[in-house]
Formats: sequence, C-alpha cells, structure tokens
Amino acid sequence: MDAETVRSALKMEDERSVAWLSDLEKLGSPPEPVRLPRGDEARELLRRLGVPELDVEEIVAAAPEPDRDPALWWLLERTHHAIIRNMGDCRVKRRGAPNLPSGTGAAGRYFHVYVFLATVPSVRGFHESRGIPEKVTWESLAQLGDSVATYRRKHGEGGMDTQWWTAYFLSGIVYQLGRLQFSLAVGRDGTPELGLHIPEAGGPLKGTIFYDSLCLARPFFDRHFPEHGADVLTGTSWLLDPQLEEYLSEESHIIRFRRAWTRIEGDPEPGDDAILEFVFHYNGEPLDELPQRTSLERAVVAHLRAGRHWYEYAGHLPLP
Ligand code: MFK
Repeated sequence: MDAETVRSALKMEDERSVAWLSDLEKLGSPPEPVRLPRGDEARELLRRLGVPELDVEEIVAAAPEPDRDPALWWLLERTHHAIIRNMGDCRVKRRGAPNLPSGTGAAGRYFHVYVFLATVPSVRGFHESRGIPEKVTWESLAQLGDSVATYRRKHGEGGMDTQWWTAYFLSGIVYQLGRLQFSLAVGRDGTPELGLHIPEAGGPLKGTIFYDSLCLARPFFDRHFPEHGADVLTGTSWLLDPQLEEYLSEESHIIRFRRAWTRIEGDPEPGDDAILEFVFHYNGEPLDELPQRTSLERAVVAHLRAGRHWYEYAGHLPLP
C-alpha cells in the first residue's frame, strides 16, 4: 500500500488531502502496531470519552478492519503516528488532518474518532509519565464526546470533523482543569504561555467557576510541566471583540471577564465565521432563520444585518 493507492481507493483528490497523504507516506508506520478496541471494549471506552449513545453504536458498527479496509487502515496508522511522534511538544507546528470524502460513508465520517480511540493508550501513557491524575486525563479526553455531539447537531448525522483540535488533546498539549481548557503554548518570540479555551460544555460562566478554574492552572503546570514556566494566559477569540459591549448587559459574564484582558497590538482577524459557529453551530442557514432567544443571538444577527462584521482579537492575562 502506498499514498497513491490510498488516494485513488478513497478518492482523496483535493490538494490538501494529496499533500497530507504525501507527508504520511514519508512518515511511515508507527513504532507499535495500531490496535482498535472493538465490541464492548469500544463501547465502554466511548462512553468514558463522553460520546453520545446513538454514536457509540454507529462507531462500533462502522469500525475499519485492516484486511477489509486496507486503505483506511494505512491512513489510520499513519495519522496516529503523526499525532504521537511529538507528544507534549508545543513548539512543533501541527497541520490538521483533512476530512475524508463523503463517499467513504460512516467509516470515513468517524475516521478521526478511530484515530482518537487508537491513540488513547499513547496519550494515557504520556499523562502517566507526567504524573497527571486520571481524573484530569479522562475529563480532558472527553473533548471527543463534545466534538461528536457538535457534529450531529450541525450536520444531522454522525461523524467528527474537529480533528485539528482533538489532535492537541491526543498530543498531551491540552488539559481540562475544572470548567476551562489550557494548552501548553509559546509566543512568537518563544516565551512560554498557556492558551485558554472555553468549551461550550459546562454552560454559563456563573459564580466563581471561571476564576476557580484559572486558579488550577499554575499549580497543575508547575507540577507536571515544570520546565514550561508560563506566567501568562493568552487567547484569541470573538469573546474579545469590543463591539460586544454595544449589545450585552453589564451583568453578562462575557463582558465582565473580558475587561480584565489586555488586547495584543495588531489587526484583529475576521470573526464572522467564528461567532456564527460558536453561537449557532452555523451551517449556512439564512440569517433570518437563526434562533433569536438570547441577547447574544440577537446581537450577532442584528450586527451582520447592519452590514457590520465581527472580529477575533488576541489578548493576554497574567496567570493567577
Ligand atoms: C470571557 C473571557 C474572555 C477571555 C477570552 C480568552 C480566549 C478564549 C479562547 C476561546 O476559547 S474561543 C472559544 C470560546 N468558547 C465558545 O465560544 C464556546 C461557546 N460559547 C459559550 O459556551 C458561551 O458563550 C460562554 C460559556 C463563553 C459564555 O456564556 P455565558 O456565561 O452565558 O455568557 P454571558 O455573557 O453571561 O451571556 C450573555 C447573554 O448571551 C445571555 O443571554 P440573555 O442576555 O438573553 O440572558 C446568554 O444566554 C447568551 N449567550 C451566551 N453564550 C451564548 C449565548 N447565546 C447563544 N449562544 C451562546 N454560545
């Protein structure tokens, strides 16, 4: 099996997929053979990773077999290898793997779930080597369940397409500590940082939940990654767009928490796609069909209807 055979068998024609296959061919097979859990073992693991019940059964049923699906298996082994080879190293630039063409069916839509399952033992081994508590391991890896649930909500069928993000969890870079997620990162000049990420799962940032979680970060990283030594949190988000102040009330958590952040100099990135994704799981619907239940939903739509745009700003906050 080689990249060209895989490309033709799976009909991966776009430029990005072809480049990815070529990289994987150079990388070769992983040091240990890939093993996919099956049957009840797979069900138990998927439930532990927070995957919804409906998807659990479809994932188990569509799992590729090395003899029956040699092209998918070739891809699975090497995608897994690409993730584990720089475990815990946040200085390496990671290229997100593409989605598989629609003709690959359920096995293709769930392909990156199989990569995830095949990589759980490696990332658990890495966490153990760093003394990371099992609770943090499982809470972090439950990102898979959120990603699978989001895909169904958005597309109305099972799958997973946020592999660029789940790969960071599988590489030992991102950790869920309380309500928030933190990633090992470095700034442009190589200064160590912790990236902050606010997952949707967990709901509103009520009470002290946001600050309590921030306070977990320094002790965790000092203990398990003492060589990193970050003093600052960084993030890039629609949440830091100052135009939100025009629409949300003073009681809004977003408004209250964003004011503590210092914006990093420079032009913001276009943010319409990001805010539509995070607020509506947007899938191209006309603006006047989007729900208008909350002040934020109304703000996003009114702003775009007025011909204005949203932006993503980068900011930082000293690590408490
Ligand atoms: C806030 C600190 C800024 C620091 C930023 C650092 C960088 C972060 C980098 C990232 O993680 S980017 C991705 C950020 N995560 C998301 O966008 C996930 C989806 N968003 C959410 O889950 C919520 O927006 C979030 C938990 C972040 C905040 O929800 P809250 O605590 O409910 O916000 P807030 O300000 O109290 O809500 C004000 C109004 O907007 C309320 O409506 P009403 O005024 O009508 O009562 C909320 O119900 C509504 N709202 C908030 N988030 C909403 C939403 N409505 C629809 N969709 C949402 N996602």
